[in-house]
Amino acid sequence: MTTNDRAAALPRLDRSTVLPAGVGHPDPAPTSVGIVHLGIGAFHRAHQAVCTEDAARATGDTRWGILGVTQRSRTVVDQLAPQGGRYGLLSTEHDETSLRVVGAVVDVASPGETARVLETIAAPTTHVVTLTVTEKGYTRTGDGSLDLAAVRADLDALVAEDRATPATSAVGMLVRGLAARHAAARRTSDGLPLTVLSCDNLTDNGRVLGRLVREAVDAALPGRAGDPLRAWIAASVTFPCSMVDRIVPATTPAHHELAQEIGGFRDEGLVAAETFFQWVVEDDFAGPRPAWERAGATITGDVLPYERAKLRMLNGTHSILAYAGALAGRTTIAEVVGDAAVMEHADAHLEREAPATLDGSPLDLPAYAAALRARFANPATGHTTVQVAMDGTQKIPVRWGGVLAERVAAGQVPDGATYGLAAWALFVVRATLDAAHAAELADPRADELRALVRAADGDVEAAVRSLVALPGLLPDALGEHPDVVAAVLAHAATLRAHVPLAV
Ligand code: CS2
Repeated sequence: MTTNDRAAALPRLDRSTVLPAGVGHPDPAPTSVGIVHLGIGAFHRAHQAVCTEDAARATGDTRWGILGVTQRSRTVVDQLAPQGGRYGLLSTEHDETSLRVVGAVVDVASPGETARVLETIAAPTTHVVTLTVTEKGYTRTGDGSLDLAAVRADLDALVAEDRATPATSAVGMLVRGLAARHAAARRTSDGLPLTVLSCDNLTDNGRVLGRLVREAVDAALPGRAGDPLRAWIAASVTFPCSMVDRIVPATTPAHHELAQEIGGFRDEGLVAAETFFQWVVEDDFAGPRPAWERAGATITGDVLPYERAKLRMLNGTHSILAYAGALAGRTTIAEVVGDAAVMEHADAHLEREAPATLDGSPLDLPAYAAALRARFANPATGHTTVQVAMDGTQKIPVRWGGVLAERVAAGQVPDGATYGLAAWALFVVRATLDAAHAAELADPRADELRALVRAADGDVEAAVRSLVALPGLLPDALGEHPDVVAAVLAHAATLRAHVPLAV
């Protein structure tokens, strides 16, 4: 019997599955939808959904069921709907593994069900909209403003009060949902306050999202036409910032096999994650919310220091490991931690150069760096270099841009970030010119990147130069700063000497 046959013979997880002892149970069952989540991928299922369920368990408050909305394909709906929203969370820490079934997600919807999503955002029982739509899901142009072309169809639908046309963007879905809630608020005496909580890896994520929403309203309903909606948003909707942290790899066949062995059921919605969990949320809620602090979250006045430390130290180092590791032929992040040639530069970033930009941090930065290194080395997650390497043009500005700008202003060209830039550029060059690696480049600006490489006509150094100077990649024209460019080219030369590049 093959693994697939064995899996097919197992009963599929659903709400009636009797779970074996040792598998965590989804208690208590939510009685209503209190949260609409945009972008229900693996990360949300392994992070906010788990915290929401744990908070309900701690308090007995069952109002916080989640409607999970996928922004893209129906895959997640097909995985979760037949399972009544239930899925397993496999925690993997070196050789310790545990499985729990999570029941916080009570409903799932695809963009084809936009009308139902808008109606749920407008419902008085809904109090929070959360988002994990990744950096590129914020549909911003190179200068950070709302990409109107990307949201145009949604803005037209908003103006036409057309709730049926499927949403094509996260910001569009959100703004249409806010308009629907505003319309509902006008029909009742309830102001229907709402908290919109970004859980993506962006600096000042809540402020950014609030600004994009206002830009969308201004574009859809210019002048006085937009005044009532604008005024309601200003009075009734908050956009707190939050920092989310848990390493969640793509689920693999090996994860499925392990979970089947422990649980005895087939689970199309399985997610895997490390045991570490952190969520720091700005205390700026418009109305009721789950008692997340009873389940390990920190609710605080100022998220920025946590967010900045996490983006620069965790994500910044992660990206260095991803590009340099992928170039060196390493599959997982954990393997890269064993590669001294890469770690020399990754450690420079993690232990010295990123912390040097985090003065006055409430965190114990050396301890934080040591803990991060241990988490990267956890082989059990199986987090791949190519997964972290995705969407480089969206991640690099927030991960390396600030460190580079602040260190250069202080008179030092940082080793780690310039090494990372060299590795990223060579990763792009290889994916463009070597068909065997073409699939590694997944980036919303991939066409632009490939065009830059091709324009260099086989001159790798020229390709690296133009990639690093890509508009929107680095602040303050640092991609053309002579000392930065010199450091990147020196690293690229060293990397090429050690890395078999078939170009
Ligand atoms: C990673 C993050 O894929 C990536 O870019 O750096 O997803 C990282 O694992 C999370 O932010 C950890 O909280």
